[in-house]
Amino acid sequence: KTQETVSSSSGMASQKIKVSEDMAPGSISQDESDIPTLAFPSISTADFQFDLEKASDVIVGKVEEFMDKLGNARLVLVDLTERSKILSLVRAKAAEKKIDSKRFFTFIGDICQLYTKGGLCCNVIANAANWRLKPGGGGVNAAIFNAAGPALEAATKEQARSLLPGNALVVPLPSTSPLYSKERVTHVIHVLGPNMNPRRPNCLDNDYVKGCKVLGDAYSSLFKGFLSIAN
Ligand code: AR6
Repeated sequence: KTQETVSSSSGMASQKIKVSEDMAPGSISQDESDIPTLAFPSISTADFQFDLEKASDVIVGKVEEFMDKLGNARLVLVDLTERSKILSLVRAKAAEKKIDSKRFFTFIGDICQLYTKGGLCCNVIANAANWRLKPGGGGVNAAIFNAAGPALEAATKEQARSLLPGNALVVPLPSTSPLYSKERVTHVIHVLGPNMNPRRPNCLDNDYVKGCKVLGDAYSSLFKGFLSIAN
């Protein structure tokens, strides 16, 4: 079968789209694994105890801000269960703002098994990190460091030893990591969000003016980091 290839002209990395003869007019098949995709957890809303309503406003606001810079790339907010309150809040607010659901959507699953268990190929995943960029500690941080193996810890140390709240650090994942070979993840972006938990460092004591600013900075830094790879 002959195939023609068209490229979308909008945005950053131009996406090759295969159109085959026997397809219905207008239907376009594309290899999903070619689409630059960032999967990210809701930063600060579990162990760091950030208010979910406020966090969902920040997430949707930042996604909206970055929408026209994405080109074909996609942003995917991930959480473990279908009962996730942050996912339903964000879904509702994104729909209200008519955000393009092909470029931004939510997904239920373990961020370390999105491809093998969920069939969703994400070349970049974000981690809700701690300021020392250390493995363990529970939550998504423990899960990602466990799944990635020692290669991630070594690669992270090469880039930095600590992170300030509101910042993100892009770490290329060595091909020896199982997350790379099995899950097709090429980069992990560590993000440090604002902390409202008095038992964790740098607690903001419910100062949500500062907290929302720092959370917004964290997402800006994450999305900029992702775009720097996707480009
Ligand atoms: N896959 C997808 N989402 C997950 C997973 C997973 N495997 N595990 C948790 N989540 P949290 P924080 C969701 O607590 O609030 C760590 O100990 C979870 O349901 O991981 O930013 C670090 O070392 C929630 O929606 O991050 C820090 O010290 C989101 O991920 C501290 O916790 C974030 O929950 C950071 O706390």
